[in-house]
Amino acid sequence: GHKGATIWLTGLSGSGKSTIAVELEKVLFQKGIKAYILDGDNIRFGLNKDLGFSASDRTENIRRISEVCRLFADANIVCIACFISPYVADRDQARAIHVESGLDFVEVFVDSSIEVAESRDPKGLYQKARQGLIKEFTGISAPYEEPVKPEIHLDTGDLAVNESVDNIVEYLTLKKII
Ligand code: GGZ
Repeated sequence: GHKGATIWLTGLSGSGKSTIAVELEKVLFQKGIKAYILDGDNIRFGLNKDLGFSASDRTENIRRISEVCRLFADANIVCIACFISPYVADRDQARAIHVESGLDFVEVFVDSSIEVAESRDPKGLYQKARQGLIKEFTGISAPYEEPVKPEIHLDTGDLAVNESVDNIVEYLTLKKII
C-alpha cells in the first residue's frame, strides 16, 4: 500500500492547476491509489464560505485547507490541493503542518505567465479584474509570491497536461510516496 501525502499545486488563476489535478487523479486511480482533489469549488462554498480574498482571509483559507489536507494524508489518501495560495509564508505553514505529523508534502509550482493565464480566462475573471469589478485579484491587483524551492516546477506554457502529470507521478514514485 502507499502512504498518504499532500500534493500542493500553487499558481495563478488560469495557470492549469485544476486541469493537471484532474488528470493526476485519473492516473493515480488507474494505479489503485486513492486520491482526492480539494479546490475552491468544494472548499470556498462550504467550509470556507465565510472567507473572501483579503490577505488575512487568504491566509485563513490556506490554514484551514492545510489542516484538512493533513487529515486526508493521515488517512492514507493522496490529497491534491489546488489553490492559488499566493503567500510563501502560508505555503510554508501548510508544509510545516504536514512535516510535524510525519506526512509528505510536495509543493508544485504550476507556473504560467500572467499573459498566458489571462489569455485563457475561462470565467472572464481577469477581464472583470481589469475593469475594477473584482478587487484584489491575484496577478492584477493582489500579489503572487512565487515558490522559492518547490519540489516540482511545471512550466505550463511549455508542457502538455500529460507531461506535467508524468512529471509529478515520476517524482512521487522516485520518493516512494506511491
Ligand atoms: C483570485 C479569485 C478572486 C480574487 C475570485 N483573486 O480561476 P478560479 O476563480 O476558479 O480560481 C480562483 C479562485 C481562487 O481561490 P483560492 O482559494 O485558490 O485563492 S487563495 O489561495 O488565494 O485563497 C478564482 C476565484 O477564486 N477568485 N476572486 N480576488 N482569485
